[in-house]
Amino acid sequence: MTGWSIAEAARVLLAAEDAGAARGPITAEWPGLDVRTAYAVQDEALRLRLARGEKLIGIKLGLTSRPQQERMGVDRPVLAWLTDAMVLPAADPLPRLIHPRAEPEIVFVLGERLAGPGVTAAVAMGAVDRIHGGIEVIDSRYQDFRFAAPDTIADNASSSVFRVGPVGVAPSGLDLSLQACLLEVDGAIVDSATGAAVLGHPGEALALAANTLAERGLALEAGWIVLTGGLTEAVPVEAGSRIAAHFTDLGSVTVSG
Ligand code: 0L1
Ligand code: MG
Repeated sequence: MTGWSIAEAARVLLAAEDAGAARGPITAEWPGLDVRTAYAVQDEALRLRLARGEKLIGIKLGLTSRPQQERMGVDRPVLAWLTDAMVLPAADPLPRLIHPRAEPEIVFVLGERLAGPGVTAAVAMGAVDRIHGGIEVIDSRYQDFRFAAPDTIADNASSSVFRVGPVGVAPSGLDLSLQACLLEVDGAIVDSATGAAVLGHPGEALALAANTLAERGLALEAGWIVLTGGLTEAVPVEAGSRIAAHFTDLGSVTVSG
C-alpha cells in the first residue's frame, strides 16, 4: 500500500504547479504508475482544471522527435491536454514558473473533427484549417526535469504555457517536412530544424494523436489547437532573456522570460 491513487496523483501534481514547487518523481514512491494509469491521472487533472473554470482547447504531442524519444527512453510520443489557461497572450512575459524551457513547434488549428482509428497523415492534414508557428514553454513539476515516462504523462507532459504566432497559413501548397525553423536566444541562433524532425512530417503527429485518442474513445474536435511537438530540444528560459522562433513561411514567435 503506497497511499497513492489516480486522484491523489492528479491533486499533488496540480498543487505543485499552482505553488511553483518541484517535487520528486511519483514513480519513486508509486512504482505501479504505468503509462495507462498515468493517462488516467492526466484525465483526472483535466477534470479538476475544467471544474475550476478552464476550457479544453486542444491537445499537444510531446517527444515527437527521435532525439527526444531516445533521451527519455520511450519509443512513442506522449499526448497531453491544452486549456485556455495555458495560452500566453501576445506580449505578456512568462508567469512565474519553476524552471521553464522553450521549444519551437508547428501548430495546427483544426477546421474539422478528426477521429481515428486508421487516420493517415494525408487524411489528418485534410482536417487542418490553419498552420502556425508557435513556442511551447514546458515546466516539469519534477526536480531537474528528472522523471520516467509515466511521471511526465501524469504531469500533462510538462505543459505550462504556449504562444501561437500571428501568421496562419492554409495547408495547401506547403510542404511541412521542409518548413525550416531557427531558434534564437538573446540574439544568437542556437539551434535549427525542419518539420521533418517531427515524425518525418507534423501531419504524422496529428494522425497519431487521432489514432491514439481513438483507443480511449476520444477524438480531436473542430477548432482545437494541436501542438505537434518540439522541433528542437527545449532551451532554458532565463529571467530577462528573449527566445524567438523564426519559420520559413509561418512568421516569427517570441517569448520573454
Ligand atoms: O512538449 C514536450 O515535448 C514535453 C514532453 C514531456 C517530456 C519533457 O518534459 O521533456
Ligand atoms: Mg512541446
